[in-house]
Amino acid sequence: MTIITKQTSPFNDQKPGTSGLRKKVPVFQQDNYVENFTQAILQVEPKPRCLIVGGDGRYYNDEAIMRIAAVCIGNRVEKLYFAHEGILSTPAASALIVKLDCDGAIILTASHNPGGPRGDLGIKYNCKNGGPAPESFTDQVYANSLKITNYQTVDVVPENLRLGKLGKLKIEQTEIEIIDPIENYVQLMKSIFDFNLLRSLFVDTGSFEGPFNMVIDCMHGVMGPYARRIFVDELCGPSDCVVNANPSIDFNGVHPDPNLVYARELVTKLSCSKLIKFGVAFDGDGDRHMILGEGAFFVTPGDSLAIVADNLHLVEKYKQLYSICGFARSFPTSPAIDRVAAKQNRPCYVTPTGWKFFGNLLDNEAITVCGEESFGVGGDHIREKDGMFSVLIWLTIIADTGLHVAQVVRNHWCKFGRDYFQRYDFEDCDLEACNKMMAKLKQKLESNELIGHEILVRGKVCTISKTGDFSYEDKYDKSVTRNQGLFVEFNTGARLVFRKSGTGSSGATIRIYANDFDLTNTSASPTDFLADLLKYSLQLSQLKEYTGRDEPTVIT
Ligand code: VG1
Ligand code: CO
Repeated sequence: MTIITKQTSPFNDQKPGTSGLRKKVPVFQQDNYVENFTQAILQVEPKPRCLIVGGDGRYYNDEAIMRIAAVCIGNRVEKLYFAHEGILSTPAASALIVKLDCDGAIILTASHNPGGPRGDLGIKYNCKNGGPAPESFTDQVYANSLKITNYQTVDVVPENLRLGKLGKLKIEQTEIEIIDPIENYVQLMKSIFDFNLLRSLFVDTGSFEGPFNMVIDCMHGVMGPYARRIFVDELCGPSDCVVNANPSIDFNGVHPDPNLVYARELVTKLSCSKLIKFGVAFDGDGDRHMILGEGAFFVTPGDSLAIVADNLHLVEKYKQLYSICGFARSFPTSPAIDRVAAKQNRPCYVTPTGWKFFGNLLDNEAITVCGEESFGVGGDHIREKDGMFSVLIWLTIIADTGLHVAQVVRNHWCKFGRDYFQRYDFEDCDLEACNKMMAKLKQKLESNELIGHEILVRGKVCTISKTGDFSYEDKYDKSVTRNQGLFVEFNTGARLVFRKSGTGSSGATIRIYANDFDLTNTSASPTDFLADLLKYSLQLSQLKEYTGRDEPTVIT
């Protein structure tokens, strides 16, 4: 086997989106496609010496890993760590980069997107701090990909590189190690949480009228082995509390997106059995999570984030390791966490959609907990959102207070008022039609022509007070990111946000976010409470005229 230079020509579609490069599997299967993108990553200065490679186990995971490995060896990367069986959750990857003092990780994931031969695949790069590469980095990758003429690789795929066997080997100048990524992640969780307290949940102490039964649904994604290790081996829960726990290349035909539509199996289980007190579903790569209480009581991600922030002091070890400084949320996320921050006299930063924007705030100790409306909560212990972390905080709150999920949420509303929130997703729309619609809306919302316009919301007049397109200046590197969400704000605090998704692999997905607040009326249905706002959003955007759609495919 020898290192060779292979001629290639650029693909013009390798621009990373909200979270890496995501395409349909057949796109990645094209000759040179994976190699070009890997070479484009490896050419960003300073060149990485030590990398981790792994993925969420979806179709083509292992083949893509081998193609990436060949280019890394060809580029004489000094050290390469591979996850055992090629399976690595996104939070575990983030933790390992720091633990092993690597320069970064190449993570094969399309997260919550469907898998299989016609499904999605993704390649994402995380940097030395463990977090997703910032735009300054991904812009360079894209620029490199557009002018690539050749890449370095090996003439034959190394036969002795087997992902199923832990151990070390050397190929050309590259030291290779196949490692167990789960152990490090479990140790990290043990350093943050009181596992004795959590274990007590599985013992019937009388607090919950019977044992605190829970269902952990891994949706056939990467979290199965992690959840088994934590809930069964460490916390001594029954083995059947972790379900759909074998990572499958096509997620067993399930869309591994933990929301009320795609996590239907979990929703049904909790609706049908009063004996189950807690349910959680993780996404394909383990960074997202959805929490349900008894009777499938749904905790909105914005509320979950605010509740985690308000109760962080209960997680003793975490509080000692990472002092609580401030919070952050992405722009479309409800402002529930802002109210917690204000009460604690701490800042709450508002960033664009995507975890990469939290990195500098975490690295500079400006924030301790952050999150997004898309089922993402994370903290200072790693630089990715972390479903398990949030779940263990929830279970700490429950074990500490003896309260059910719904009681925790209702107490929170009592203390802070309720931020009603809904997101409409219109998936698989025509790309050109969406671009035209968004351009027209942008022009309208940036011209201020709607300021002062009145609409009726729940029988009361509401006046538009501000419109525009969100842009963000990073407090530390001063980079400015524009066009991050068209918005309409009302004098009552109600708000609408319009975005085009940056994680799809074909067509376009339009997201419309609505939020409104009530200090005392906390028991309305979000659908009723937000109906007028959402109706207005469809009228204002002319979504039906442009795309032919008026019914969202997913409502969260
Ligand atoms: C979506 C979410 C965003 C999240 C991103 C990656 O992006 O809205 O909040 O950070 O997915 O999550 P978009 O551009 O489609 O709205 V994951 O779990 O794919 O890493
Ligand atoms: Co994910």
